[in-house]
Order: sequence, then structure tokens, then C-alpha cells
Amino acid sequence: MKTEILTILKETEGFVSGQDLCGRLNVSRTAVWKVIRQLEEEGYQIEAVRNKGYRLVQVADVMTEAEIGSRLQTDWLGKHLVYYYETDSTNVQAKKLAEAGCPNGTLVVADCQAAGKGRRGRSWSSPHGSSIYMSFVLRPDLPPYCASSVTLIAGMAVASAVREETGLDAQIKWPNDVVIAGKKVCGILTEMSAEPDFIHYVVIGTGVNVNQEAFPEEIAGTATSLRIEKGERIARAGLLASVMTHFESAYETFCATWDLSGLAADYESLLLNKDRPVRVLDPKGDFEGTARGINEKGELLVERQDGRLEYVYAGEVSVRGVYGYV
Ligand code: BT5
Repeated sequence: MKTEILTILKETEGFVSGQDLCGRLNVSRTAVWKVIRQLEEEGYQIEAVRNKGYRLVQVADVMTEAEIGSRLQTDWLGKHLVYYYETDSTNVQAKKLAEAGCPNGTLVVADCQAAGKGRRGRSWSSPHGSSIYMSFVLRPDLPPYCASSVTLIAGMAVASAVREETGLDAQIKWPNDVVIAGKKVCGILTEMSAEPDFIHYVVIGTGVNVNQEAFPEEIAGTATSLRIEKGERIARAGLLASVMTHFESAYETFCATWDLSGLAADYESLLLNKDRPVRVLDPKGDFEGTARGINEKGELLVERQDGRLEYVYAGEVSVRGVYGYV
């Protein structure tokens, strides 16, 4: 009921009478009043005037199940939403739900993670009240080699949503970090359960630094937030909903062909590395070259100094700019 009341308040310009809310939701006035109180406690500013009803004055950066639910505009992604004020890691929770048979598109969101994970055992700084930590479960009818392309789509969705919602110049550092002004604003951790020719599920975990004002010393030189770059607070739930919309649409394009042929041009338009020097850290021997774009499998095309083209696999190597972080 909270999501419904919130949605009605948002969609109404002036006041909504208590009676109207009771009638539309078929609940008592006391029940409506209780929900209004809860919303106020969560940070919404709601004006209540006798004989007029309720009016939403200001939407702060509220990150609750009702707020996220009232903003999502997807067809299937995030329709089953699990929200935690605090959890260990949304990826861990999403994997548990996936093992238990949750539906395709299930979304887990937390306001804080006690054990946020990066790739290869690294950790992800996950304080309260400032970031997006979310993981969704996909059950694609695709061969396992396609999973790395899906993580590229997630990076693309975040970069596009950040641009749309903030106007900031977000770009992708291949394969899927999102970077602004040379610093990391988003990381993605994809985990998969599969057999050689069959995917049980894929969990895509995304962390976006939204309203942090500062970072722990060890990452202060390489991490940034949208607030730091934009100079103002950004509403997390709106950004989250926009990421979901972009992802759902791009993922459907991907599933139609099982490759990135329909998305590579968009991806490349956001690719920070394009036509820039890169150093490929390859277990078989590092090399330098110029990144030229991606192919339909999501591999990075690198032109070596002698003109030979190499295709670099996601997960097999990491790519660093010759200078600094990117
Ligand atoms: C990543 O790993 O970039 C993947 C991060 C995925 C986080 C999300 S949050 C929701 C979901 N649940 C989880 O438990 N995880 C996912 P990697 O490329 O390995 O980068 C990790 C490195 O980035 C760390 O070793 C730090 O150096 C740095 N780092 C840690 N926290 C950061 C932050 N908040 N912003 C920028 N950089 C950070």
C-alpha cells in the first residue's frame, strides 16, 4: 500500500484527499494516516491540510522499497524487488534467491553492505545513505560464453543513465567500469552458475557512488561520486530506475541476436578507451597498443604498435591506460 500511496502523491500536482486515497485503495483513514507517518519518517516532506488532504512537498534522496517500486518503469526487470536497509552483499543475497528459484529479473537493493565485494576477492566500499548497491538475477536462455557480454551491457546502462539523469560525462573503461573525469564511479561484479552449455543464472551486481562527499584514503585518488562531480545531491532511486530501463531495453536487443552487433556502436560512443593508448596486462606477456573498439562478442580490439589487431577477452586480462588509472 505504501508504494501505491507514494505513486498517487507523486502523480498528483495539488492535494489528494484522505477520502480519495481510502476509496482508491479500499482501506481505512487510519491506515492511510499510518502510511503517511511512515513516509515522513523515511524522509518525505508531506503537507497535511484539513479538508484538503495530503501533498508531497519534496522528494529527498529516499531509498526504500516503496520509493524504488514507485519509480521503476520496466516490463519485467525488478518487478520482484527485495530491499535491505543493510546486508552483507546484494550479490550474495541475489545468489541465494536464485538458488531458491526466484524469477528472472529479481532485483536486490541495499542501503548499505557490510561485506561489499569487488572482483577477484577485492572489496567494495559500501557505506550507508549514499550509494546504489544492487544485484539482479537473470536466467538467460543463452550459452555461457554470452555472460561476459551481459556485463558490458550493464556498464553501458549505468553510463547512459548517469548521463541522462545528471548530464555528467560518464564513460566506460572497458569492459565495464564507469568513469567520470578519470575516476571510478561504478563497478560491476558478475557471477554465474552454469554447466558447460547451459546457464542456471547470472547475477549482475552494480555499485554506483552517488552522494558520497569523500572516500577512504586507499581509494580517494581513484574513486569519485556523482555528487562530487556535479556539486549537488542526486536522488538514488530515480537513477536506479533509469539504469533498469536502459538495461532492460539493451538486454532485449542483445537477446535477439545473442551478440552485441545491435549495441556495439552505442557502446563505442561511450568507450573512454577508444582510440587511446592502452597497456594490456596479459598473462602471456603484456603489450601496448591503441584500443579501437569492440567486436560483437564484446572483446576489445587493440591495434598493436606493429599494426597487428588483437582481440582481448573480458576476464582474461585487465586493461590499464598507459598513464594513470585510465
Ligand atoms: C568492481 O570490482 O568494480 C566490482 C564492484 C561491484 C560492487 C557491487 S555493489 C552491489 C553488488 N554487491 C556486491 O557485493 N558487489 C556488487 P573491482 O574491479 O575488483 O574493483 C574493486 C576495487 O575498486 C577495490 O579494490 C578498490 O581499489 C576500489 N574500490 C572499492 N570500493 C570502491 C568504490 N566505492 N568506488 C570506487 N572504487 C572502489
